[in-house]
Amino acid sequence: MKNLLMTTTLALALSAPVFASGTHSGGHDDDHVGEHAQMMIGKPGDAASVDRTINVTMRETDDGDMVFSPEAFEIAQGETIRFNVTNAGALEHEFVLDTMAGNEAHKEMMAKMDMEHDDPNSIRLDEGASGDVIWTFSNAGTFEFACLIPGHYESGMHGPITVAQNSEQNEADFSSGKIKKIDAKAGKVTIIHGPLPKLDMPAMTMVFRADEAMIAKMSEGKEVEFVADRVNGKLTVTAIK
Ligand SMILES: [Cu+2]
Repeated sequence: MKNLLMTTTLALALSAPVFASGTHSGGHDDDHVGEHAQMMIGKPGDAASVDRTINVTMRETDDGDMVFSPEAFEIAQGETIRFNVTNAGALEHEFVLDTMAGNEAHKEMMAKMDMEHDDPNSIRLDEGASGDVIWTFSNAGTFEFACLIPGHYESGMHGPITVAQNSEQNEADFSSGKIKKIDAKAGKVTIIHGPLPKLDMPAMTMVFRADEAMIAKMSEGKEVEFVADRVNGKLTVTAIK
């Protein structure tokens, strides 16, 4: 029973990074492969399409804290970042990109057993070592970078990643549509629309997610130009005019 529980906990906690190329050397199974094509925070980036490089340093301070520098990242949705991570401390550290919930779950697991990540969203470095994590931030939102080695998170090794929604929309991404129904309470709208280039979908009538700002620009029966994209796996209106 204990084993079964443990396996379940692992499977849940590891909902985080699951890629065919990812390996976990800490001894957990990869039987959950394929459940998630990509993480909430995005997906492994392609070295050829890096938009910018951010240098990150990890170290201990004289007063016993452990820190990342810089302390926060501001990223635009869709950007591919090369994190050039250096461990300038005297202890081993790691750099993990995930949601706060994902890091929390992974941290709890690491407190129970010593494991090393070797997933594309993380890098573990010995003192003096450096390495790259290349990541594409596909979704807007607030995420987190952290060191999940037991005790390090609590000593200060975590910081926010703010991914701002991309407001510069390509004209070619807009589709024409007619608002059929608005359910403001549920944050949903039904649109009779033409082809959706960003989603590679044909003309039809579909329900989309839309936030308050988007719904404010709509009324039932109105003809609109809008952009639909996938946000956290849901078809969402991301721009309207
Ligand atoms: Cu650390």
